[in-house]
Amino acid sequence: MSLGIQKVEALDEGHFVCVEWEDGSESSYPCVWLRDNCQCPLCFLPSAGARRLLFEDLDVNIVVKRVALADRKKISVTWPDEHTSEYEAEWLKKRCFSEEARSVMRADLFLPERQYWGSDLQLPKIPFEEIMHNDESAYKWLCTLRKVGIVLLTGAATRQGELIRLGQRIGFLRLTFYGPTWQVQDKADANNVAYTTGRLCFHTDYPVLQHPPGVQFLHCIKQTAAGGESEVVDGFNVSNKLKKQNPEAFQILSSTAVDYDDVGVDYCDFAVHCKQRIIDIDSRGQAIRINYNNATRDTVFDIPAEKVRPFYAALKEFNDLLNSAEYKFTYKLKPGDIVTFDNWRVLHGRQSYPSGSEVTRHLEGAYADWDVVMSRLRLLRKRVLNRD
Ligand code: OGA
Ligand code: NM2
Ligand code: ZN
Ligand code: ZN
Repeated sequence: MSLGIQKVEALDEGHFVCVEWEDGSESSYPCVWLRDNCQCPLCFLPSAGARRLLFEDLDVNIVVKRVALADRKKISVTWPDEHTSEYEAEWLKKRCFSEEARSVMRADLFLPERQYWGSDLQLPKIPFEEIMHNDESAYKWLCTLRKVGIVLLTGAATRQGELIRLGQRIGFLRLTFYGPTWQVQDKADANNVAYTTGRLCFHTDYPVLQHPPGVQFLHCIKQTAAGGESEVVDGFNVSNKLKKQNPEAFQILSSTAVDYDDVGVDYCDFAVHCKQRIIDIDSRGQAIRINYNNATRDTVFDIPAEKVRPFYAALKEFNDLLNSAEYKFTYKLKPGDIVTFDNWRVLHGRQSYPSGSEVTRHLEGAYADWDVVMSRLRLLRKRVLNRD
């Protein structure tokens, strides 16, 4: 059961409403926010869970006229124009403005916890059909994908189309110029270096898009006998290391806008260009997205000439760390494996393999956006934990 309210009063000349909870703790709510979030049918549309009230109709200097405790589970506020709003205790508690309450709410919404790893990674594995049919397994899959950044789904059928099913399981896939799903195999006149037998050094996919795909799926349909091993590295872990080891290099990579470019034909014709920082950071300097694909990094480089060599030196240091034995994890996909990983955090690569007249290696790939994945995760959590 949730906490009840024992007292409510207006403070600061009616600019705040202060609620005293049954355990003696207090929460203070700004009146402009309370008025803005009136839950009555005139101000709020429950079927959409959305605000009907127009911003034009909100007085940002509003003060309360009266506050009252309706019962221990509800307060009521009367405004100067006699409009009344009611707020439930549980609803208010969740929206408390204290630093602690906001941090709990934030963690609940975004699951920011990250488990960093290096070569010691214990690659999490779950049977593919389990996550397809069982909500608890699907929830576990997505939580682990969020926290660790990589999960291997095993035992999928070795035919094309399984990623379409996986897309339906979460909602929908992210369409790009390479199609709804795409076939990684050696192709004549390849329109991407991934479609050759060459080695791919550590990269994130598609930094040429302004909003690169958050999540990537690679389904192994056919695997070559020799070569073709996969490599992964935790880009956030390595970024932290770089920041400690060479703050100057970190500063350069997290501030320099690098040009990316991709021109060709696939799903349709394309001429994509974008500027990205290789290490994207938040306001606290924490890495939040790696945008690095050496293959599509443009020849055009829009920075002053004297900054070019320091940039390359910084990137060399980052690239060396990515490849150091301490951080990278090597494995080989088997037919029926689907590797799912955080394309904003985990860099991936593959070893080269022999070319020949026949297709000896075939992966089907697809992308999803974190918005869609997190949405499914929240819905599964609600169902599995019986919450909200
Ligand atoms: C890609 C890629 C990995 C592999 O297609 O972008 O990284 O193992 N492929 O072929
Ligand atoms: N593929 C694998 O950044 C990139 O070019 C990623 C995309 C061709 C869909 C490769
Ligand atoms: Zn109202
Ligand atoms: Zn890739």
